Amino acid sequence: MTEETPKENLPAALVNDPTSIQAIDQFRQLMLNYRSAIQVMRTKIRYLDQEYQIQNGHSLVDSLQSRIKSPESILEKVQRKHFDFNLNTLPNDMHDIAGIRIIVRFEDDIQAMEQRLARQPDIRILRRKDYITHPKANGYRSLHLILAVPVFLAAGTIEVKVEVQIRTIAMNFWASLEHELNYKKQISHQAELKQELLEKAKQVHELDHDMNAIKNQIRNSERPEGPKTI
Ligand code: 0O2
Repeated sequence: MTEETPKENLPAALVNDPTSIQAIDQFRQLMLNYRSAIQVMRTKIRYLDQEYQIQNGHSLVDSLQSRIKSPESILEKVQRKHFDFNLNTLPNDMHDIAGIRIIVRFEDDIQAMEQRLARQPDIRILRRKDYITHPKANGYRSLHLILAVPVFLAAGTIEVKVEVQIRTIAMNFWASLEHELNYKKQISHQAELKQELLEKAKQVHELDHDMNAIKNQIRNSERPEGPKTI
């Protein structure tokens, strides 16, 4: 009986060659791990939302989006960030191959969702980027968390990184249009449009703030149900 060479003993060129069968299998397994991590997180978030709904009478999550970065997009980021393309180190170098976006209605809901995620005993928050308290220069606002999520394989449990973005409907509305502008290379008046979007980001911020305040007034003025009159 011949023993298979462990992958870590294979020549680096073979492991790193995206055309080799081994590398393709390794890439497939990697993507399967990310898909499984997304499923774990989607189930968890849905559960947390339903639990919140039972306790509070309204839901926390407006919508949930998820995606696995395409191979083209992974390669583009590897080049942009000047990483070596190496399947063994890729999961450490790139944190957003698996991404989940949690869209909520109100600013307070962002914190409520973060707190619920932080209390989960099986996931760890590895990194937190608060673009809400510190918006980007272009006006982008969102809360980003990098989580370590358990994935149960036949050989044991591994931790897989998932980027979670939590933002309001209004922040998402703004970011989706700004993203579209960034992906258009040949667009006239780009500088003016960026400036206009920056102005709109301020209005989105004000709208989020005002809607949150009105929501609090409505919910705080709710009186407990008195005895029913016949
Ligand atoms: P897509 O298509 O959404 O996947 P780092 O992880 O720190 O090395 P990175 O990747 O810049 O550096 O991290 P960051 O700042 O957390 O941003 C990652 C993702 O956040 C982006 O993924 C976007 O989804 C979103 N994002 C960040 N900045 C902006 C912004 O200015 N405008 C918009 N619309 N989205 C932003 P991708 O891979 O760029 O794109």
